[in-house]
Amino acid sequence: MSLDPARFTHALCRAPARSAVHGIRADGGPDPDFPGLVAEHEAYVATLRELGLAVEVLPPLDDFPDALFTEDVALTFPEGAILLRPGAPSRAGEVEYIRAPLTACHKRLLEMTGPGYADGGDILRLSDRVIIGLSARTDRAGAEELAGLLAELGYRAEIAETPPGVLHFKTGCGLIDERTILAVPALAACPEFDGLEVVTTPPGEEAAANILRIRDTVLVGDRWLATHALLAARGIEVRPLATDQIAHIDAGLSCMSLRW
Ligand code: CIR
Repeated sequence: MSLDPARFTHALCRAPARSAVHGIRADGGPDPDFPGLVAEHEAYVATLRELGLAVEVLPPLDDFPDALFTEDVALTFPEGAILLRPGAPSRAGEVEYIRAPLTACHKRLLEMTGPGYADGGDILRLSDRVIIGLSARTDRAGAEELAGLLAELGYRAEIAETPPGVLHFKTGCGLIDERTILAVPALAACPEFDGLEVVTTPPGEEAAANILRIRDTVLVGDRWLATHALLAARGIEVRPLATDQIAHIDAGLSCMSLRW
């Protein structure tokens, strides 16, 4: 296992389809604006490229409004990839569309067969292990099957709880550096964070927790100024990105790519 989980060289994204405005949202809020959604996605891809990643952008899938969130359908590592079983029925069919692109660039492709479910948004990679968060999308059977597949690739997994009301484990936390987690207050005491420093999101900025570290830069939603200041004070290179439109469909920065 690599020491630094953020030393990525590649990313796999998918352009938003027009149907993306109908993506799942828990609170039944308004649709995002399509041109705004595309602009956020394009800025994200450009940023990953600027940070040195080779980024492949797959074509949109109109039948699957949430397919731009490639993070949820697979896990990718230098050693191989794992096809997941997303917990939302409307997203199950996305997996077949990521199989060929992953086969093309991974020497091993493992696959969940069920009956459990797991979404990539519930998986947090640390330097020495992988945390699988149980959520409305990832059940215990899925987490246990996934832990077995991770072991085949040489990764140790631990299973954690996601607080009620938080869509995915990583909706509520992200890696600042190899030893430090940014987490919403409800996740700050997560026992699986033992041994790590946990920094909580500033009041009112819980939505900032879904940060994405790429090499030495941390991508953060551009509205979360107190979080920017908190990270900058720790010597972190912060890259603010607009997330207003993807937030309408319950997504954040990690969701829009698979990375390895
Ligand atoms: C969904 O509910 O599946 C999408 N609307 C949002 C997925 C966000 N993905 C993530 O947090 N990894």
